[in-house]
Amino acid sequence: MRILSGIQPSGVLHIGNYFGMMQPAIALQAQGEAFYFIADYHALTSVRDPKALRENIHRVALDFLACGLDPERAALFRQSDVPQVTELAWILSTVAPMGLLERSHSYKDKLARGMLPSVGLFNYPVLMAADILIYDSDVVPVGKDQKQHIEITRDLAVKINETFGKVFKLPEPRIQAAAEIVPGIDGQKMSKSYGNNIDIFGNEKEMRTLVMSIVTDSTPVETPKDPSRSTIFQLYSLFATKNEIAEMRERFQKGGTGYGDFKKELFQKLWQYFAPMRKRREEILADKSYVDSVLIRGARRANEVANQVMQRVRSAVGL
Ligand code: AQP
Repeated sequence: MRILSGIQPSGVLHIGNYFGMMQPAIALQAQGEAFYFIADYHALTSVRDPKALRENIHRVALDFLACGLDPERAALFRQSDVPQVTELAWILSTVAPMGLLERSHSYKDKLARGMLPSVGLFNYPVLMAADILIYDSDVVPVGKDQKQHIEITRDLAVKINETFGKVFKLPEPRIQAAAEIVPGIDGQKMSKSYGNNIDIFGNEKEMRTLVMSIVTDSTPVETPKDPSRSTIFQLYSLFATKNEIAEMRERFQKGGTGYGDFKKELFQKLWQYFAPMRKRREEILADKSYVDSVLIRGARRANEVANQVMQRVRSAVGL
């Protein structure tokens, strides 16, 4: 089984990225041949500062490794170290119907949030399809927000297969049921660019402040509260055991505990959860060349597969 996933260096990684994509990707690395890339071409649609982009790329690699990505099992690499994906994206764009891309939720959401409607942003799902298809991927661990992009990938693969014979495999999304859409401190989808994120490796004071500022309603302390509508409870459920979740649910429903106390419990859980990863991160940081050497090795492996697939594609379409 070949596993593929990517993450944008458009900012600092947050717990939505962790539970939506990184944790499942790390769990899958032992079950097949894994390719995980840092989507720097994609990030160009939103990051205009070259220095910041370079720093983000390095930091995403560092954080992913600290969280448990094992470079002996999974190839970790920069998207732009495999520029063949842009060639494949062009070939796919020649069969991609405009209407299919116009229906992209992510494109519409980004415009609604004030991003400029660039051709790159519009074409994002085509480049993502190329990212997936160029490695003959079987499984793509992603958050629910990316589900439509995987459907577009499959549609484009089918179009190529119908036109030129069987060129591509059809990949399947793998969406973590417990973390389909991790909410940010404002209750909306947690996102690097929405300013509602709790970062995986934020410092203690910052993280405590963020957790304490999670938006709640004004239900008084003594009154029962609805756990299913609470961001605090949803986030706590990601970190706690089944029994701890059941116990917090009961206290929500019973009343007598204020949101402030629940937030303190959430912070404790969250801070403890990432403690071993913070330690690992410090160890990696001690070896200045480690991250770069991992990325170089990963790119070599990714290029081997991408070159083989591109040879097949070029020959199929007549290039
Ligand atoms: N809140 C989330 N809940 C569950 N999964 C999430 N992912 C992102 N946010 C959540 C998943 O993380 C992976 C990498 O995402 P990405 O960096 O490629 O882009 P994104 O989905 O657009 O993430 P952000 O943080 O929202 O970035 P910006 O603000 O730059 O657009 C994906 O699998 C995604 O599903």
